[in-house]
Amino acid sequence: MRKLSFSSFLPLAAIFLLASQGCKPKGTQSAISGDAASKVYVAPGKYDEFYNFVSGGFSGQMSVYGIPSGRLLRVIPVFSVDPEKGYGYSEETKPMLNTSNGFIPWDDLHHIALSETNGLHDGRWVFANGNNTPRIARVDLTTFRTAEIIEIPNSAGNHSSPYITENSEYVVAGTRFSVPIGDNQDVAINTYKQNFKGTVSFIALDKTSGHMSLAFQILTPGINFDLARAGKGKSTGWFFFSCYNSEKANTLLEVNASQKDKDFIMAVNWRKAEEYLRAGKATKKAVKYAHNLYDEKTHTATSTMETEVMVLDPKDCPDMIYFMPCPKSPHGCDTDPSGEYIVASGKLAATIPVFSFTKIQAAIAAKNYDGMFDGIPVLKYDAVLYGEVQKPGLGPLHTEFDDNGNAYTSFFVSSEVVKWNVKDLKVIDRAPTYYSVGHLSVMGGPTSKPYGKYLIAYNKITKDRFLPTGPELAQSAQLYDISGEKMKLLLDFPTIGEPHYAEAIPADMIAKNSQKIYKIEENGNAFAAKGDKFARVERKGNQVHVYATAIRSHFTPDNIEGVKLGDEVYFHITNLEQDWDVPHGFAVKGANNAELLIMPGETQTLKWVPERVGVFPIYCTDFCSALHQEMQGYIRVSSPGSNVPISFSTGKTEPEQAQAATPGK
Ligand code: RUQ
Ligand code: CUA
Repeated sequence: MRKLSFSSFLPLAAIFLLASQGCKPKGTQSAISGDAASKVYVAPGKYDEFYNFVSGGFSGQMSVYGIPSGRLLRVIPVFSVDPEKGYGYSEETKPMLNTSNGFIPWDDLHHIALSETNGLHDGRWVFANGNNTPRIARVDLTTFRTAEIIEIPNSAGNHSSPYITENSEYVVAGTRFSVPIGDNQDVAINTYKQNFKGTVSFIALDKTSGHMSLAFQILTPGINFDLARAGKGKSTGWFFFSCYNSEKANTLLEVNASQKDKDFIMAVNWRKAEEYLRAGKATKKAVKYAHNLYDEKTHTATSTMETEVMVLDPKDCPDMIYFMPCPKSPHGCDTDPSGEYIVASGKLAATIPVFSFTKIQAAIAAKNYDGMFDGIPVLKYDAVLYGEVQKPGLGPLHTEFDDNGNAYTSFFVSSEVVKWNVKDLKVIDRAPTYYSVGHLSVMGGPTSKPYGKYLIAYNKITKDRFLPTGPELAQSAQLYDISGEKMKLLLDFPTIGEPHYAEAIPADMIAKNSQKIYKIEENGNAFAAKGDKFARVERKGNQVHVYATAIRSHFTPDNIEGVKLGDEVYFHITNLEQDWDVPHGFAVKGANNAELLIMPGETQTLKWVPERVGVFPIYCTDFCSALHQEMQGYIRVSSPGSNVPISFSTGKTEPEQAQAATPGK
């Protein structure tokens, strides 16, 4: 028995072994055209043309690059703590990483979705998924900060996420793992077929604030959702998800979930789902999920535990979802700018099927079914197929589109990007990638009007492309000029973490809205000291609250006494600066914590529990002025029984209330 399954395992293994060894295109020093350098050269002091928001994979963060230069502009902490910015370390930001499993300092961030209005980027927010502990984050593009994180219940592995509808009505998430859902979750794993279910979740966005709320979930058969895209234009009101494991295997999926010739694309009529929701067809289910919101006025996050979700079951909601057969273990599922064509990339398929939305509608109307899957109609492949791209390459993963009716598909196994025409399905050009490309990003690619011009390939493996850095090598992006018929490689640049999806948007849509400071008079943090005269230190039981200010180049107060071992010290630091680009940092020697990085006008809090008696330096970590190095002070910690009173000062050599420690107990 073992033998049998391993022999069927071999061909696949061979394919992926090839890939992991870098099925290396010939001539790695491929000809770079003479003008490549000038095309990516952004002179000192000049700005890039596009912002590129790039997933950080298992770093849990999102990074921002300028295109075409490939310069790293910022790492935005999203799902992982970031000591550089105090994210997840300050008292104000800790609630952002709260979940129903408690505080989780990490996730696996795969996909990016920029908000849209009428199918076009509107430059307001960028969304990202946490693949591990199912979460979706919203980053505010005026501050480049994570503004909100919502956990997704009844989900296990939030890979097919976050995809956005063309007017940002919803960000949508499909579960990668099906799991037992409902009251009894303690079931044998081999009862997968009976007990495991999938879900897709529709998270509504408030039009003005962007606030997320879980509007409804759709219960699905126990398959795995991989990727998705919203319909647009013609197909508005629909959503398409790629699914694998229609075999419903619960072990050795690389063999057992690759048995069938075809898996599925699931088409969801979400307008219809909304109707069913309004008609009371959904059931309220008890769940537990965290909803975390960062308030820009208090500079403080709150975490609320939500307890219910509305679930639609397709058996009560006819005509809401359909399956379309799709060869073979589909990964990417992408809609073209018109919304008519849905391109599915089967990782093990020899062709790329292109489905037609018009034909899907006709097949539904004619009930042109190829049977049912768990009670859900399966549309006939030939009835919904527009055509197949023949012999495109090995291991197709993802497709992006330009503004001229062309599609670009990444091929992981054959390490190339293939350009083909969406209408006649003919291959136009192929370009090697170095190596094992995953996602692609055309500027504005997922919108109704891509900007075109550049394509970026995100590579899993770089091998010999960069200077070696020990056992782990840089992952990378490669920039191609796609303005002509042929793709031209212009630039390699390393990325932060493993890049999955990325989206690029013209710089002027974001740059003009970028926030420069927080107005001190609008600072609503409960612990703010909005001027030196409010600076103070207060004891509340065993808590000592330091309300301090920071301004070039000192803290007020900078000498603090009266803390005792066993106390918890809260440093609430208000940055009084009202100038762009003048954050102050704050750190305490020996604290089991990170620093704070406090923006102008903002208050942030560092908790410190001293572990020994002594005098501890505090200092600013961000080189803020010529006298930055002088921006420092001391805090004294006395023994638990000491009678040193709370005292504090700045600029006095002898603090008035300070006294010598009494010896002893
Ligand atoms: S995936 S490399 Cu996690 Cu988007 Cu396709
Ligand atoms: Cu403030 Cu350095």
